[in-house]
Amino acid sequence: LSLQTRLRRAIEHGELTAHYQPQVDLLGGDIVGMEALVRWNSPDLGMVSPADFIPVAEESGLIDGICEFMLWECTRQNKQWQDEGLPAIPVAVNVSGRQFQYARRLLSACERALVDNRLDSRWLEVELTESSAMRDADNAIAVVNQLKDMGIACSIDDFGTGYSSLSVLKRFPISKLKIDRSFVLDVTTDPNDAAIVDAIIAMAKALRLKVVAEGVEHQEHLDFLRNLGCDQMQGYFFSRPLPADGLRALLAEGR
Ligand code: G
Ligand code: G
Ligand code: MN
Ligand code: NA
Repeated sequence: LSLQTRLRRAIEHGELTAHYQPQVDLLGGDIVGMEALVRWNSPDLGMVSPADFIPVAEESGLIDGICEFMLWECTRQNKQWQDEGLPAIPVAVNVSGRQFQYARRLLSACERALVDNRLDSRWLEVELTESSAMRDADNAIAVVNQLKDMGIACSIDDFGTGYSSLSVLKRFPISKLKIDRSFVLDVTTDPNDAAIVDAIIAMAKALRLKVVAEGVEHQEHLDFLRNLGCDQMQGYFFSRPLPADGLRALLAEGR
């Protein structure tokens, strides 16, 4: 069977789950957000990495169903945590360029997820990669505006890898930039990476955006980023992406 056929069945049979990676405030140390990441545990193949199946899903159109599943499931889960009395934080779902092309479907999936689960839209966010955002920027800006009107904030993901034009970036009504982890990896040893990260943070501040560093793996990364004025971090140093129970336990510690 092709991966595409297996993936279609996996979606139908409920083999996909959401994992959650916390985002931490660099000053106070609180968990202030979380990114949802899809996981596929296949009975035949074992854990399949999204790096392998997301491209197949994007080519085949199966990404629409995956996106709708993630929006609904993360909204349901976030509402459940709030009902349990855990600290309320937003959950950010990754959205592919294709979802932005067919925005009506995306917007109605967001609406349905929020209404069905009775979650306020401030607790749902969307991440769009810089390269998807810039491919058809005028359309992407329009969609970000529509999401914003619904109360859903957008972040630009993998920032630094996607050739933004700054004149275009400033027209995006986004709330956050996420620095791609490839720059964070060697930020303490490679002066070029340090200069890039410094420049991204300075630019984000000038545009009044929050800035999140991805791929923070070591204390030295954290210290360095904090000194540069980075707002939030996400990475293995604090926590890997966790199944829902793992994230619940982390939220309960901070309660
Ligand atoms: O979770 P992991 O780091 O293995 O993810 C690998 C890649 O797959 C990353 O680029 C990530 O953005 C992408 N990815 C993970 N989950 C989702 C998802 O739910 N939707 C989309 N579109 N991409 C995802
Ligand atoms: O492309 P995006 O930023 O959405 O992808 C997030 C991916 O990064 C996920 O696959 C997640 O598992 C991975 N990731 C998260 N934190 C770290 C980290 O500290 N180091 C590395 N190498 N990968 C990370
Ligand atoms: Mn992301
Ligand atoms: Na990200």
